[in-house]
Amino acid sequence: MLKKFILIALLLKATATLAQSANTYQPTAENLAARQKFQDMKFGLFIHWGIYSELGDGEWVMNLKHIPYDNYKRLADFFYPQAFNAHEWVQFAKNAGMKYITITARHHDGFSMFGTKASPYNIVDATPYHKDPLMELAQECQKEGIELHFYYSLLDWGRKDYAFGSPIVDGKPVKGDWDSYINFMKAQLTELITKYPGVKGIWFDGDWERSDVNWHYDEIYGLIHKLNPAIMVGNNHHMEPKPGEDFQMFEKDLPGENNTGFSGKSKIGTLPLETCETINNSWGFNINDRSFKSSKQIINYLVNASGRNANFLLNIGPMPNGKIQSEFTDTMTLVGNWIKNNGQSIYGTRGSGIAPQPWGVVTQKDKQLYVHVLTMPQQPYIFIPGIKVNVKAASLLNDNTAVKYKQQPEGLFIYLNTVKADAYDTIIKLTI
Ligand code: FHN
Repeated sequence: MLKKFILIALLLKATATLAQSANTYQPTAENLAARQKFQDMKFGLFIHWGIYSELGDGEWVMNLKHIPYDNYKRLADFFYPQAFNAHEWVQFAKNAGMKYITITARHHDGFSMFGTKASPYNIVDATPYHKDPLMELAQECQKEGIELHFYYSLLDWGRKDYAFGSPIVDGKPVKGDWDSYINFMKAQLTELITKYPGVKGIWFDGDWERSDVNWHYDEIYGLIHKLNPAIMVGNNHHMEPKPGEDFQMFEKDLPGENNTGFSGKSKIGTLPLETCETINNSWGFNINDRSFKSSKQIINYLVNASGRNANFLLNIGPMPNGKIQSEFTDTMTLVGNWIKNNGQSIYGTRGSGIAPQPWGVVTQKDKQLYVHVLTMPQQPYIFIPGIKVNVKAASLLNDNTAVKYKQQPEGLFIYLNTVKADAYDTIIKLTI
């Protein structure tokens, strides 16, 4: 009897694995075009905003402070973001030089920040606000030519059918109702893709909490691409991309690095890349977090991501009233001013294939290579190994003055003795 049971269990597991690996996803022409556009945009705004923002202690507050779900739910009763203004948020992104916004539609606390028929626990039905900020944001983004992507948590701390904390056997949690939970997610994703104008991406998160479960990605990704084949699907599972995904993301790490411990299994694949980082140390609004990154640090990260062929998604946690704190606005104005003058070395570029160097990175667009010297070296020159193409000219991006260089079979020497160093990034344009 026991043998039979084990055999059936193994069979079920094998079928589940087969269903997942049998995915034969072929991106459509619209999807491939969306991938190019995604890579061209380079810089996006990540927004973590939910009822947790009221407590000013980050988006994990319910879990970390052991707040029982029923107590936490009361936050919805007094969530009223009276100062929320989609226009201001989109202008914030535009002024900073960002081309897309990725916002939390539903985070791990399970609260939907959009109007949904799939659960009453949402901003329209469960708060006195009774309005849908994501609809306002979607409309504003469309008007202003900013792409909108939705963050969507796979993990849910509160729903009974998810049964957080339950052990997983044969690809399903022992308690709860896994099929009901998968159907719930499909219903919400359908709403997000069909109701909101101009949505271009879905950013999944939380897979890592149940790495042994069958997430039914073949069905979920299949549904998304059926509803809109151009949608960019990404999943922050901290592993290699899975079939059906359109971009690969890294969390708090430049591709190829593993400073946070999240990226150990994230071998770089062939899909477009994105890395996300916080403007201070928090994703959701944290009233005590004053570890603000400087404009220089943010520009440095953006340039380093571009040089590694990746987008940079920079996160802010707006306040519960819907305002963005002034520290963020001040910093991002400086970043935006820098991009106005230097954007040609970032937007539309790709990694040049030249490995990051101790002094910086190289981006490429058509016949231009942009050499970003982020750290001025001790010696009066830099060396770029392995440049085989013929370099025809070199000049400073900011004033077009010629820069001396010497090309050798082993690489290129660029002489910096006459070059005035820039406080952020000294950019030398090479024409090849
Ligand atoms: O747990 C989340 C966290 O709250 C945040 O959303 C980040 C964003 O990359 N992702 C998760 C951790 O991997």
